[in-house]
Amino acid sequence: MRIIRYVNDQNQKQLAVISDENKVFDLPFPDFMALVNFARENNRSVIQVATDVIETANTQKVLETLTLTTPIDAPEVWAAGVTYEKSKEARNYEATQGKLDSTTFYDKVYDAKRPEIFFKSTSARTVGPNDPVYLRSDSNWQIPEPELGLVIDQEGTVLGYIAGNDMSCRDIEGENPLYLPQAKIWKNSCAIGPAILLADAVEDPYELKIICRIFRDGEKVFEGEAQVKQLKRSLDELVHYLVLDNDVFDGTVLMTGTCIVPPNEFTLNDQDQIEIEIPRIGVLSNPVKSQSLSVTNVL
Ligand code: DO4
Ligand code: MG
Repeated sequence: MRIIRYVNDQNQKQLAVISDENKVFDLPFPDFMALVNFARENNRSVIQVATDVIETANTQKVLETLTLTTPIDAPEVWAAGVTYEKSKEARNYEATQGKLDSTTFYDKVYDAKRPEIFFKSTSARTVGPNDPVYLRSDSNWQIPEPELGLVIDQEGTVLGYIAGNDMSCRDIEGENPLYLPQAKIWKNSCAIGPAILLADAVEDPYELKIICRIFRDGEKVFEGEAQVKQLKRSLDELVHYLVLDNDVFDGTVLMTGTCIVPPNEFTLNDQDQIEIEIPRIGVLSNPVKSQSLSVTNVL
């Protein structure tokens, strides 16, 4: 069972549920956390509350006709890094300018007890299905990072799973790790969606698969696939370090790292189309857009 939001005729964001039979019904709650809180107050699961709505609803929506938006206004998006071997190898490539001739702090963090957790985005910088993700104007090496996102509450309880794109500038991060916030955070540099797969509906999240496709001029120029079971760390461990001695807000999203990296010579272009698919969650599709005002033009 999945939760979505769409823009209705009154231009309001409407919460809805997609049943296991792929039928869509409006939910009478203003947002995802209101649904979760209602279920908790009534000692019921979110699935039970949504099932009641499905069983008593008389109007069904047609998914293909809906204008989807982010299923949640995540107040903050955090991300874990170097959680898959593939990411460690890619980060080492950047950090050594392709020479791979030394051990780096990426090797160190991959094996360390403490994971890398970094701040990725705020709700205002985060976009949903079909919204453009932007390119940084001062980077020449940019890629999408397709990741499984965890939707958590303030205690760190995992409420659901979502697809995420941790847009990244490999040249900026490779130049100096202290530039990480600039390599990761800018306008429209984070996408989440298209749905929240309810945690209670997932027996084993490590069985989830992630697929990424990039299209240019209608042609597929990249496709990669990974499984969450390739993660070096447990999801619980990542959540533990995020919430430890921290104020975390209900509806926070924690992205869990990338295991899909396009070839080193690849960089995103204006008008590319990115698809991140996590079967059971859906396909998060975003066009890529250059930002018109270039920082280098201003300086
Ligand atoms: O160390 C930088 C971040 C790496 C990252 O975002 C990832 O592994 O997904
Ligand atoms: Mg990442």
